[in-house]
Amino acid sequence: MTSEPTRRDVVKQGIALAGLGVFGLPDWALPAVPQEATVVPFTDMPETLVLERTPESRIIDVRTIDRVFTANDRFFTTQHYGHPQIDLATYRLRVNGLVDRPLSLSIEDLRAMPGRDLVFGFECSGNRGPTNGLASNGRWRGVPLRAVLERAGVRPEAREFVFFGEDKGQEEVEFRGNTFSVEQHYGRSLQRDQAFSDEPLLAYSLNDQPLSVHQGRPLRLLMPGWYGAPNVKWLGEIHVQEDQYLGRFQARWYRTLMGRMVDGQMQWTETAITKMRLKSFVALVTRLGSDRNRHNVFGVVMHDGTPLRSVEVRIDDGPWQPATLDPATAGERYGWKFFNYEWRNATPGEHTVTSRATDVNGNVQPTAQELESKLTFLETNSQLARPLVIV
Ligand SMILES: Nc1nc2c(c(=O)[nH]1)N[C@H]1C(S)=C(S)[C@@H](COP(=O)(O)O)O[C@H]1N2
Ligand SMILES: [Mo]
Repeated sequence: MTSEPTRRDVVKQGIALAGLGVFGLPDWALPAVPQEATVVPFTDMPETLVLERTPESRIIDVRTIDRVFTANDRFFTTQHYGHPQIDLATYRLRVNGLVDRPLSLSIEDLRAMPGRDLVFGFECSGNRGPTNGLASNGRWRGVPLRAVLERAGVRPEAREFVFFGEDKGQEEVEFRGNTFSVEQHYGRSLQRDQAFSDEPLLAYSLNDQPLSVHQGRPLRLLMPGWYGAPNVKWLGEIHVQEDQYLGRFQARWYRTLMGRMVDGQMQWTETAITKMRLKSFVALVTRLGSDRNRHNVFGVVMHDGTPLRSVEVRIDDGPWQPATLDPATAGERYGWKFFNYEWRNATPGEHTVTSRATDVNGNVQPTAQELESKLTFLETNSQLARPLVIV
């Protein structure tokens, strides 16, 4: 692809700067906008994009993505109850319920166990265009959940593993016309096979820094390939039980209501928010040099870790054209992926630029029309046509 040299030059430049040590750029910094490029603004963006609506919530501006790993102080962040107060000196992760040896582990105890790195990018299940700012990517470190469960000795009858954050709030629980107001912790659960799989990590650091309070200091659960909601921050307790957990954020708040045609009949199903649905979006279009005929289309793929078969871009209603996966992101199973496409001979006027991803199982990112029977806004992974004007 002809866009590659530009991209490589940019990579080289990033590394050269890091070598000088002047700007403190780590060697994975990959400026997405080459120096000589000019941004072609999308006409679907709000005039001003507020990145921090409150001190405790933040989105990213996808037009400014300039590195594979989102900087810790830029990582998108959100939660339901605000930040809990946690005294790091007395903090303990409790593991209890159907275990032979209930545990109470300090962060030092956990750091002393064999650790593992995980590159994982995720988005909030409510993330959607045109801004798509509730997504980030990082290199995490922590202890495999399985190691902690094995240390506790999980009983054979255990089926459900509930992860409670230290954060809590007042919740209205409705029951047959009665509403009870009770205090509850943020909670999410995993089934036994999920909990004992290779994937889940109890993470204490992000990009070589201890987790900040935004990211769940001192410990959070990570489910690689899943949406944000299951990645319980400020993890305080793992409760091992036999019964299904039906807490609000497991069973009610995070669900998708969607109709599917089965034998000519519409069937309405409600499903929980787990694995990320395959999504790509165009984040930035730049004009390369002074030549109006060369533009670069840069975008991002979020997915559940199933390898990708292709990412394609199309201009207006034209044919789908292959885009190039950025080698800096292509190799990490659970990381977000970047792609580039060189748009040649753009004509002056209004256009749309759309991308779609396909995985090796032939699962194609749906069109907006194909998602019309999804009534709830979570898991909006449809193709997004970005409008712009070429002058
Ligand atoms: N304890 C706790 N964990 C939580 C939440 C929460 O409200 N409380 N929110 C979840 C949701 S909805 C998202 S999208 C992610 C956001 O993680 P981040 O702030 O690190 O980006 O945290 C998840 N983990
Ligand atoms: Mo979320």
